[in-house]
Amino acid sequence: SAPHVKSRCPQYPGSKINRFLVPDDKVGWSQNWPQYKPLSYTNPLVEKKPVWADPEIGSFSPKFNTVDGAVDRTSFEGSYKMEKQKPLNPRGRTGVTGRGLLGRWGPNHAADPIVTRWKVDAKGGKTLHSVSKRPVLQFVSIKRKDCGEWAVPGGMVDAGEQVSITLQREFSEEALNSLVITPAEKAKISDRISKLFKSPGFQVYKGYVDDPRNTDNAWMETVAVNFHDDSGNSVSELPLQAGDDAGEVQWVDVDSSFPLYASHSHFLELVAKERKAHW
Ligand code: RP5
Ligand code: MG
Ligand code: MG
Repeated sequence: SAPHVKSRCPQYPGSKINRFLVPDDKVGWSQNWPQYKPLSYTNPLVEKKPVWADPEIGSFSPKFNTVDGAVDRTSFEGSYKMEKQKPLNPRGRTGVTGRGLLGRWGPNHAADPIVTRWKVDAKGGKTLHSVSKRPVLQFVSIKRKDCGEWAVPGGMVDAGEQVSITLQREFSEEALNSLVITPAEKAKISDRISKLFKSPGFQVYKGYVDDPRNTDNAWMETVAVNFHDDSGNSVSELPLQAGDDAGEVQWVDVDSSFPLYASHSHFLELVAKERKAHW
């Protein structure tokens, strides 16, 4: 796979920290590079020991490369190496050590629900793209509050949580504002939502995410699953409402030219190919 790029963004998000500049040919750990002297950075929020974060290495004994109690410390990328008791990013150098904004040492597991429908014209027929002549998919996209980039409404898998639950919970929180709406409003949507998320879905991707928060010792991994409302009369009819870490939410045309957060554009490409849609 191509070397990670967003994991080497010059400034570490939410900080004034500049990453050590890592050229493409020095990303892999197998390249000996004695001059490499990255700064260590851990965000103060993470240092405050919230429930979702690990303590400092040395003050606890995590079991890496295994399911450690309720925390899954295994990687989809295979067994990761350790250096000075700290896990090493399986995709190589990022220009910063420590955990940055991430809570876990090693893999931080997320889930990405990609909810799609066909774009239709006034008569209800599928819209074909003028260039590719293929039908156009739309997906539920949120604008992240942290960086302002459009993204899939994904989120972290809580300790002990099943990924299938995370997918539905994060979609509900970020795209339907489930944490805030009234019980009556909740009841209205819950039927359609649970039906859609109970359908098998198409597992789009499982593995490393090229996320700007990644460091040499902590990184994002995800399971991205596509839930498709083929008839357009299930979730397509629900009122979208941004919530939690989402500032805006809307149906967005699936198209290669639309920039998305982290590796999300790659996930959408896989969905478009699978559904023979425009990309
Ligand atoms: C990305 O960060 C994942 O693909 C997922 O969409 C997201 C999870 O982090 P939060 O949205 O909880 O910040 O790497
Ligand atoms: Mg969330
Ligand atoms: Mg999120």
